[in-house]
Amino acid sequence: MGTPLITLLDASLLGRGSREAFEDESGLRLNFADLEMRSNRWAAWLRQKGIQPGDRLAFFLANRAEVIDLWLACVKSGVIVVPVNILYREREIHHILAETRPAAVVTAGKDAHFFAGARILEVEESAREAGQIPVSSRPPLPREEDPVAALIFTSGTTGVAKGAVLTHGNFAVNGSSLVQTWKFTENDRYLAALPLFHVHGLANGLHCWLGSGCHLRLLERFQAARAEEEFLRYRPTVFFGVPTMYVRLLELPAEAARKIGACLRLAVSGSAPLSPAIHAEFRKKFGTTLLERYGMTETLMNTSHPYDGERRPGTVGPALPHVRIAIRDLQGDEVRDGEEGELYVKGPNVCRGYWNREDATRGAFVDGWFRTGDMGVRSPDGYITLQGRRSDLIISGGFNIYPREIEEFLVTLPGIREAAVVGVADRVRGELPVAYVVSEGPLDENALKEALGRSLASFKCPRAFVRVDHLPRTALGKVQKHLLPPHKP
Ligand code: MCA
Ligand code: AMP
Repeated sequence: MGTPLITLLDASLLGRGSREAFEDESGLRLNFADLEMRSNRWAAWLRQKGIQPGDRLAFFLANRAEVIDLWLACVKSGVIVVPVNILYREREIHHILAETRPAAVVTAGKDAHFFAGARILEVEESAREAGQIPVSSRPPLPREEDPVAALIFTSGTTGVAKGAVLTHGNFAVNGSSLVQTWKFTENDRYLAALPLFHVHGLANGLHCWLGSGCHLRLLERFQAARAEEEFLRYRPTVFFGVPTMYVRLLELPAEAARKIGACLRLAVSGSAPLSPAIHAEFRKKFGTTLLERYGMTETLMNTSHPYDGERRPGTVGPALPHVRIAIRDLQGDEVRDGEEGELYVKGPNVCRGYWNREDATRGAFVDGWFRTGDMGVRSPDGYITLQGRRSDLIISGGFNIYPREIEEFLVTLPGIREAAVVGVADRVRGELPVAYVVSEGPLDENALKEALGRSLASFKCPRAFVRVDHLPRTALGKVQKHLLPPHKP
């Protein structure tokens, strides 16, 4: 095992105590010693609530300082964090609760109703209670060699969401590798707009910050309308985003873009494909070249454009130093450079498997190599170009959508006999879901949208419903989505 996660964090929490560390939109400012103290109090508070090492603690929170407090407190005490996407609704939430059985859920009072039956710890009240605990020392370190840090839900190559079991070691190797590869220093200023419930914001964002001791400004969420003001006031040197955020930033006036670009030494794009056109437009308008990287919840980051070398548009760069990537054909044999195959990943970044899903875990690994489900080719100089996926995953605004989940839900609604969901190209979000349905009578789109909105995250709601007489199927009954009539908006 490499460096423990706590050692990476301690470089700042203990080593840079008096240095300015954090600010948020409410005006809260903290140095690293404050973060150390706050998380010790939260750890003591977890103990008071009877939450033990190895227990799961879920959070359902928009970005706020307490998410960081909780993350640090849980890392220090060996409690397993289950971050829940704030846009999830009844069905997704119910599934995660059933899979992980958390000891408690930390959430805002207004959202408590989504978690009926679970033990709710209301966030404001919890913060007040934790804040009143007399100055507290650290809890004893977890006894296990490489404890589990988080269960993060993703659908992998199948449609059922499963908790990727990510350990302290996974986060530590990912964080320290990115700090070095992307040349973070304590003089950086990182504008954090990604949600902290996914690995892009959590594993990369928080650990590059704490691993380098730079300054972080936390936004509750990315809002295009406020981006110009935020960037010009804070003058970040570093920004991490999904392609949708960069498309939105291209809407800024030229003068603002130039000023922003002049400060921005590192703008990282990931989680969804970045088109070479956006890469070029961004460079022209902001005078800075986007750096693209590729990762997965199960593996954290796998590849990255080099910091100093060529940031080749359309590629995701070579494998990171600690990661091995093999590209294999359907028989499992490695293909030659320039030939397409599926990407397999091996290294200390790869998760232990899926929580309580031995079958899925067995299916995801071949001889210790993790099957990504992503198809790609490698150039002779090691750059990887992704070429789609084995499954029909849709990525919209950087959020993943599994058509099967929506299709299964749609056919439970009255009058819907069959459904097929596909992704259609969209300049801003990358892709948008569209549903083709066979129904008994005319479609009531509003009723469908209302039912979907109650049960599933808003980004999964199809932007259009197309009524068809039948779905094209193979002789074996599998829907041939490529034969559906094209959707005209
Ligand atoms: C989006 N919405 C939100 C939030 N983000 N609502 C509450 N809190 C949020 N944080 C909702 C809006 O209400 C709206 O819903 C819709 O999403 C789009 O919002 P809009 O303001 O129009 O924003 P946009 O300009 O289209 O940008 C959307 C976004 C968002 C901010 C880019 O998609 C986003 O935060 N994406 C990041 C996803 C992410 O972190 N992915 C990493 C996964 P409505 O449509 O109903 O009006 S980790 C991963 O994939 C791997 C490991 C990797 O490689 O990183
Ligand atoms: P998730 O299930 O959230 O872990 O999503 C991981 C998936 O996002 C990967 O398997 C890829 O298909 C996709 N992804 C991540 N980064 C990139 C990227 N830079 N370009 C294209 N797709 C990406």
